[in-house]
Amino acid sequence: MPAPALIVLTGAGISAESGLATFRDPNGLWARHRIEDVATPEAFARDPARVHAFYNMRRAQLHEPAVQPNAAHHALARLVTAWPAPALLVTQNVDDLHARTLPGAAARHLLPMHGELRKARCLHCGQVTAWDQDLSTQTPCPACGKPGGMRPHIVWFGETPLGLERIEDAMAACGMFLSVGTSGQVYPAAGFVAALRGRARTLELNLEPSLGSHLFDAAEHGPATTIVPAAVERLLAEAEREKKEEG
Ligand code: BV8
Repeated sequence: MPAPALIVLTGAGISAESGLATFRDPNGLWARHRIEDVATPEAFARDPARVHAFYNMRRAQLHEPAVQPNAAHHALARLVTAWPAPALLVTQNVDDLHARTLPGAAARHLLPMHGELRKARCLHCGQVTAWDQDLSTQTPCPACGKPGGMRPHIVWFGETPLGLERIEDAMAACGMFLSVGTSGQVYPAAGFVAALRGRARTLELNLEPSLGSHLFDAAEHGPATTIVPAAVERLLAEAEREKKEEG
C-alpha cells in the first residue's frame, strides 16, 4: 500500500522547549495578556501601540541566541522532506522555528496558517514585507511609503486564517494526520482531526491530552523533543518497510 499523504499540525507546544511561551499553559501568554487587548482587529483599532508592543516583544525574542529550533522541529522537517508521499506541515505558530529547519525549496512543505511574526503588512497597499525590527504607529510602509498603516502579518481572532484552500485540498487527500503541541482549542485548526476521522490515521503527540485527544486513533504524551523524534523515526521506518514489501 503506497504511503498516505501526510498532514502535520503544530501549535505553541512544539516551541516551548525552545524557550517560547505557549498560550494556555500556566505561565502562558494568555495568563499575562488578554486576547481582547492584543490579538483582535478591534484591539488594534482601539490601541495599536499596545498591540505593537505585544508583538514587538515576541518578535525580539526570535533574535535571542538561545531561541533555536529544537529536536522536534528538526524531526518534523526530516519527516515532511523524507515522506514518500505529499507532506504538508501546517503550523498555528507565528515564530520562525519551523521555517529555519525548512530552508529553500523545502519551504514548500510549510504553511503558517496564523501568519508570521517576522513579516509586516501595510493596511494602505496590502504589501507584506519581511520585518525584524519593532513596528510602531508611525512606521512607513517600505512599498507605498505611507506611515501609520503597518500591522503584524498575523491572523487575529475573528480574522480568516491563511492558506485555507491549500489546507482543504491537502485534507481531501490526507491519509495520515499528526498533531503536535496544540491544546486543540482554536478553530478552524482544532476541527481538522474531526474532519479526518475515519479517512486518515490520526496521532496526537502532546505534553498532555488536548481537548480533542479522544478524537485521535492514538496519542502519545510527553515533551515534544522526546516523543516527536521517536515517532518520526517509527513512521519513516514503517513507510520504508511498506515500500520494500510493495517490491
Ligand atoms: C476564524 C495568532 C473565521 C496570534 C492565533 C467566537 C467569536 C469569534 C471567533 C470565534 C468564536 N468562537 C470560535 C471562534 C473562532 C476562533 C476560535 O477558535 N476561538 C477560540 C478561542 C474558541 N478562531 C478564530 O477567530 C480564527 N478565525 O475563525 O475566522 C473563519 C473560520 C474558518 C474559515 C474562514 C473564516 C482565527 C484563529 C487564529 C487566532 N490567532 N494566533 C498570536 O499568535 O499572537 S491563535 C493562537 O492559538 C496561536 O496561533 C496558537 O498557536 C493557537 C492555538 O494555541 P496552541 O498553539 O494550541 O497553544 P496552547 O498554549 O493553547 O497549547 C499548547 C499545547 O502544547 C498544550 O496542549 C500543552 O500541553 C502543549 N505543550 C506545552 N509544552 C509542551 C507541549 N507539548 C509538547 N511538548 C512540550 N514541551
